[in-house]
Amino acid sequence: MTDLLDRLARRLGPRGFTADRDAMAPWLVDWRGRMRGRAAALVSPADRDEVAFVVAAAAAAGVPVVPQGGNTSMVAGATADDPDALILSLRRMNAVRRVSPEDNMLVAEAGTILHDVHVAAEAAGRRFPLSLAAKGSATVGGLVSTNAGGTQVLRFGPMRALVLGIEAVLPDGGLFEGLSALRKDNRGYDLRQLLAGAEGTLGVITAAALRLVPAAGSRTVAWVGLATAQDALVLLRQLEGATGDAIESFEIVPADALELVLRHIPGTRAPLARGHRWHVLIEAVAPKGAPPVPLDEAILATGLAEDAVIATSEAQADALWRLRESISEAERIDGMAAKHDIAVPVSAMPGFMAEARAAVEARFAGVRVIAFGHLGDGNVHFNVRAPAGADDRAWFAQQGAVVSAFVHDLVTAAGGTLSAEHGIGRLKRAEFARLADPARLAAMRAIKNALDPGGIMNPGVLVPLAEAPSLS
Ligand code: 2HG
Ligand code: ZN
Repeated sequence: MTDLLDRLARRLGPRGFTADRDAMAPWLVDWRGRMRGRAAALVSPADRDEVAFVVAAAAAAGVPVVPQGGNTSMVAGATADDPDALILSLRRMNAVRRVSPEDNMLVAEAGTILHDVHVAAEAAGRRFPLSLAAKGSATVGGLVSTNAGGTQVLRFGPMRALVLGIEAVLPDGGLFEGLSALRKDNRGYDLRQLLAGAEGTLGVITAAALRLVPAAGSRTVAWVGLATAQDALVLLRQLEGATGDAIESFEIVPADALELVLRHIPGTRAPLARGHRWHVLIEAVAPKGAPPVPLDEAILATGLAEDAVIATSEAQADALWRLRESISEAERIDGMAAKHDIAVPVSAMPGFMAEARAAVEARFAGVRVIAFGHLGDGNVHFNVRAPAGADDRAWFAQQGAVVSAFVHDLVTAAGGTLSAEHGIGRLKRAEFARLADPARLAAMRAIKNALDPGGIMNPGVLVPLAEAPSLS
């Protein structure tokens, strides 16, 4: 081990290597503060050759490598948990290598922050159509590795739909050069799509070619008060009918989630004059040069809205978005929650939210359910908080796993998934093992063992190996 660390320190220099506990500390805690990890060193390569050197050296020594980008995982997917592990931070590799408007593509290194991708695309007269609350810290490598979703999936799909190519260091240190701009490439197994969503278990993504779309024209942002979640779904389908494919975001916010934001996030205020049980935030985008999407008329015509406001300035639009994007942060400030990033078929979601909430509240007296998010994708964050007044830590230590198993069983019975956009990470692996069909698990294990026979890449994340519970 000492030998390996010496070699890495020599090759990477002081900017690229530290084994100092204090310097490593921020990289060892996950975003939610749920996990405090362990590692031998933090390595921060400056380029792909240094990444290859690190991985080859780690493979030879049988030492775990935990790739990390912006450290915004919701499922502790980038938290090292082994005293011998190397945290491999990609943050120094943050160059946008190439922007090609003619190909509608840009190539960004793994450590490029999502916001910087947006800026680079805009400077070239295009846009990159994936956004999420953590856009100021989430990085390309992490977004691709987790097949991240966010608030524009409705129109443009998740990260997998936006990745044209990938460059990655494989677990033996070999470089996979798949950064092609080809729109069509039919050479068999799609390694790019295998690495996307692999959560760093099959290699380290060092750069990605991302699909761009035409620059946006004017955006219209509305906040609508509604009586039921079913009304929200009907509203979405009617607006789609009325506006073509202009609707890019359709986010559902229940009254209690809005209340949390207004209570905890300074500078926020209620968007509508009175309270409503449900709200939706809608963004419609017109092509460049076209008139704004007449969202107000379209909403009015449905007769479904109890009340609505249309942002009349960019600042107002940003303020409405801030309400939606602060829910996670407000919930974090408020206390602990058992988070469930679930999806069921879109048509079933309103019913599922109501029934699952009733079932959870009946089974666990006093708990508070907050379900919000990407209704148009059939994906909500069905988060459960401890009863008011309970000691959060003690309550979750005793009940957290039971609550999650209960929710996941309901989702599974509804034909859904326990992970829609956050991935499996460390926190959902046991539940994934418990609930996934055996063929899926066997295939995933076979792929993992074939590409990473030494098991060095992000061990403990995503793939339930044979020792996982309930597989015998
Ligand atoms: C969101 O949609 C994020 O805001 C976070 O995916 C969800 O905190 C959550 O549960
Ligand atoms: Zn989300």
